[in-house]
Amino acid sequence: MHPAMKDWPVRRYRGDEPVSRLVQGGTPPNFASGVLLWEEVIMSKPISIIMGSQSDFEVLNETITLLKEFKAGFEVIVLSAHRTPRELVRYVESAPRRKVKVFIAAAGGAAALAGVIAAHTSLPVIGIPVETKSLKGLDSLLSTVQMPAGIPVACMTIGKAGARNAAIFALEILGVEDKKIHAQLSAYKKKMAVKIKKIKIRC
Ligand code: RP5
Repeated sequence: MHPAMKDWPVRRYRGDEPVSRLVQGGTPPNFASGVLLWEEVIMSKPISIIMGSQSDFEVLNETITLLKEFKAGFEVIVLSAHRTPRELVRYVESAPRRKVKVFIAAAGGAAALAGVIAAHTSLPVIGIPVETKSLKGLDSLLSTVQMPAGIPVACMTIGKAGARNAAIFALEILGVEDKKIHAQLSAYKKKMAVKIKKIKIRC
């Protein structure tokens, strides 16, 4: 288990219950697919983060860290398009009841996760192709990006850069309606520009 996950409230998700009930108290069971990892209860939870495997966490931690910086509400769950397809669909279909507005999905290899989520919702889905040992994430990238017409997935860059961009992109979607988030994003981008301008290169 990734050290950052150590203190997370963890409960098994049955696929049909309100997430808020799942994360209150309870002893952490073994880590497995279908386990709701964490819910950041700061305000509402408009962002749902799904990873295909616990092994994707290192990449997704970039997304989580950034969302925490922005004090955005989100929930995180491990569900696989291949290993727990039924639970995945139940979870996706129940998300609007919890006021989820955007999905972020990270998977590697034959990365069907984001596409399957998109097939079961009309909410926006952002896909993060996770880097793989065998094909360096090219497999994940193509699996995530090559969606058939009518079922779009907003595919990010491979790996950690994609994970950070997924957080920003999700916030940008929410920022269309939420002026506070929009202002936070503008400040974030300005800060980034200032940092770049400070770099001095001697030739
Ligand atoms: C995908 O297979 C997961 O998203 C992960 O990136 C990859 C490998 O999973 P593990 O075998 O490490 O569980 O479904």
